[in-house]
Amino acid sequence: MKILLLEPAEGLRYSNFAIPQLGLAYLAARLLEARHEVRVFHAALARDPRKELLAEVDAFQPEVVGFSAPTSKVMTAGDLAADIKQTAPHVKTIVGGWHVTALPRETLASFPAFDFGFVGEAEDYILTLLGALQNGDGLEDVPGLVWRRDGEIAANPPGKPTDLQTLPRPAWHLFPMDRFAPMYRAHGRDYPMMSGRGCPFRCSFCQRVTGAVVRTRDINDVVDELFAGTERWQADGVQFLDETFTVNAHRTNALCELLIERGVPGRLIWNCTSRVDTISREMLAVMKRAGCRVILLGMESGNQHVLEGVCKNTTLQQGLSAVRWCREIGLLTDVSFVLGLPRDNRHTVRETVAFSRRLDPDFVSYFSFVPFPGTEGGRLAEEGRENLRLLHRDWSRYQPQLSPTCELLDFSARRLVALRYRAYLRFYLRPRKFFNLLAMFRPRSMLRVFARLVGDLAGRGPRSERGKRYPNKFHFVRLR
Ligand code: B12
Ligand code: SF4
Repeated sequence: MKILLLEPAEGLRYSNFAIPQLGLAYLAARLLEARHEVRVFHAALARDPRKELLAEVDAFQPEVVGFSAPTSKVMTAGDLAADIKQTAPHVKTIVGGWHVTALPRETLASFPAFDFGFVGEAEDYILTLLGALQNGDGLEDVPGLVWRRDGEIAANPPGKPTDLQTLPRPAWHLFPMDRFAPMYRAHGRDYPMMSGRGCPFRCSFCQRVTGAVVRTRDINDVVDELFAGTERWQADGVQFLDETFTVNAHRTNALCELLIERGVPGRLIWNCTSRVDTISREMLAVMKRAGCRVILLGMESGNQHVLEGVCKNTTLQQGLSAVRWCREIGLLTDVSFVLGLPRDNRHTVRETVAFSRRLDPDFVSYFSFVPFPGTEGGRLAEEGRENLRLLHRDWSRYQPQLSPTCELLDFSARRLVALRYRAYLRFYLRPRKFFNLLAMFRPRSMLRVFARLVGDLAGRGPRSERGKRYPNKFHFVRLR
């Protein structure tokens, strides 16, 4: 069959960043392996995503269009699916990814142009669905499928997570790899990859599509991919996208030792995400020798009571030690904080900002807390507990870098935004930090960041790909 895959651009155009989407690259690889014809449309790189997508549909004539949609993009995806249905009603549309995994039935109910939804990882079961469609079989046995049956929405039981050992390499040849910016430097190219999936932790603000059980790939296979992928794409860097790269100390050490043995250091640099409680000084030293340059740490809050409230299970002291070790060893740190978490109040949000300065990493992110559907944090916000007040359910603004979707009872959304921007300015308007920032972006990307900031501060509302405001009143309910 002919299948077109895409992750839509965001309704708020100025907030789009083009990233090579690993989930789509794996899905495409699996479909190609099964001899389907696949194309990927890169909405975030398009000047006029809607027009160019419709032109692509016209030229390629796909039988199926698959959308990958985080919450902030589901409305755009729904709109685009409707547009495709208008010009090519025979095309089957599928939505997969985070939003539909959290809200399977609601997603199909809210967006009538989606024929199917997929809950969770879908490399195996998308083939089952396509097989059933081709043979005219019933859909009851397609694991994880959400579908329309006799005017009702049916949700099949989820299937097993993908077996990583059987996965083909991601189909990056369908992506314009030279058009994606590298991380933490202005020039060069990154090769994105994942050495394992799943996360055993239970941070209440996070949604984990890949489940709580960590599945890892054979480290020899990981290193083989790293060599082959960076050579094929002439990349001088690697991004490890594992939820917590260091979750298993023994394996992380073994992987790094293998990289050292096979001669990676000096040739390549890489970055990965981690937690302050899954690293040690010794492990960081081996990582550094194996080519690691930047480690991303989720600190989230500078208040212990708040950390406990979001089940982070880490301490401020662990954060201080982790960043100090990295500094001593020569690893750069990028630490993220979330403002307006459950249990936060006007004092603790300021403590968080003060703690971030005390920690003094090389890079910092201050995100707004987003009560994503399907998370414990989302439930608390819905119920107005832990000092939270949900402001709206406009999914297109469920984006941690935009103005808050939620405010604190004693600290308004406006004040949270002001605090966030002040925190960024105070952090980065210091010569060394400002230099870090300059070294990281090309001038054009810098302008985009600036445009995002101005757009957000100016409070520009969401806009659909058709240039109109979203009509669905469900999304604009102002709760209080
Ligand atoms: C790595 C990661 C990133 C990387 C992405 C890099 C990349 N090249 O893909 C970076 C750091 C760039 C990133 C950025 C952001 N991220 Co992020 N990220 C993750 C993380 C840790 C893993 C995602 C991943 O790659 N999984 C592995 C791949 C293989 O799985 P997958 O993408 O889910 O795809 C599978 C299924 O979802 C499904 N599927 C997906 N699409 C489709 C489509 C079809 C048609 C079908 C059938 C199936 C299907 O099948 C795929 C294969 O099995 C998750 C947290 C988590 N633990 O899952 C957060 C997560 C996805 N991120 C999240 C967010 C919010 C963001 C940002 C908005 C944050 C920000 N900084 O602004 C941005 C926006 C990115 C964007 N897409 O626009 C949220 C999304 C929540 C939501 N409900 O929308 C998550 C869940 C974390 C959280 N806070 O809960 N992220
Ligand atoms: S924030 Fe990180 S450590 Fe916590 S559950 Fe999500 S992926 Fe796991």
